[in-house]
Amino acid sequence: MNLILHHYDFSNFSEKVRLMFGYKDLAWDSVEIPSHLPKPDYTPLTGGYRRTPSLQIGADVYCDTRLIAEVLEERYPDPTFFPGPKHNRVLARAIADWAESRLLWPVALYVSGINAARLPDAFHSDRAVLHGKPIPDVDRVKASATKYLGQMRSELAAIEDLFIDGAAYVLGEVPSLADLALFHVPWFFEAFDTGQTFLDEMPLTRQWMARVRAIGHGARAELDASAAIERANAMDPVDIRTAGYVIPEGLSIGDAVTVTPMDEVSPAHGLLAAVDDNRIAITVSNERVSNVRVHFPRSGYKLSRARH
Ligand SMILES: N[C@@H](CCC(=O)N[C@@H](CS)C(=O)NCC(=O)O)C(=O)O
Repeated sequence: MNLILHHYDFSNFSEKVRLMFGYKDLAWDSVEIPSHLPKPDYTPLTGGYRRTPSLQIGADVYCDTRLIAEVLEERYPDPTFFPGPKHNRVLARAIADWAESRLLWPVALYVSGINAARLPDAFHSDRAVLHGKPIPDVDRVKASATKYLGQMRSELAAIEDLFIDGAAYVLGEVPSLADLALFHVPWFFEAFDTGQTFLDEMPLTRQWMARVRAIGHGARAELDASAAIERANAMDPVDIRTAGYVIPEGLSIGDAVTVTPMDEVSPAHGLLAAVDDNRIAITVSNERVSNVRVHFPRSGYKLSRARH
């Protein structure tokens, strides 16, 4: 079954998934989506989820890179994302939680601040709305970059410490999902050709980054957004059952619901198809798609009854 990644090149979370394809030596189709709203060929497919990336497999769309990693691990277990002791799964998750929050934010805000003039005004307004902030002018975004410098440097130091005892990868001698979850943050410096001087002071990190980069992106082919939608419409979603789970939100399967990332405002809309402690799935039909199943992790996403 074809794997379709909806993404854009300078999206760091997308880089994490592109490396997952390389890690598991997979072929995939690439659909380029806009980096800011509107995303007319994307949000209909996701029921309104606007974040990047998502993985489409036929009529199923998987949102969030944590869920995408789980799905790829289930379908393509060899080589595993979690070599070594069982607790490596927990360690990889803890590393990802740190890398993608406390480390990522100062880096992202610094890099996009320094590069403010290179990004369109629509991008800055979009991100301000996404984060519930007033719409800034470009000079202010640029000036604000230095505010994040101190935070960023203190977190960057922790990356170098991971390799101080000579480990080749984050969890030891072989790569794991932890490397991919961390790599995409300092990769931001390269994506924008900014911050290389910080990496100059981190020689072990630089060597590790070269090893991770060599994992590659698997075999990428380009696909039109409309062809991806046609593919979704031509297929049925895979069967899922979560019998016996009492939904704490007081909802029933088939109810109209919204699923919203905890840290933003734009929800996905659909009919509740399945939910358990690990995942939420909704069925989405609208003017562009019919009976597409959109999946989210339970953790970090709010499930609510739709308000009419
Ligand atoms: N928790 C999400 C985070 C994804 C995320 O924040 N992606 C950024 C791009 S790297 C984004 O969606 N930015 C807004 C956009 O692309 O519209 C994941 O792991 O997939």
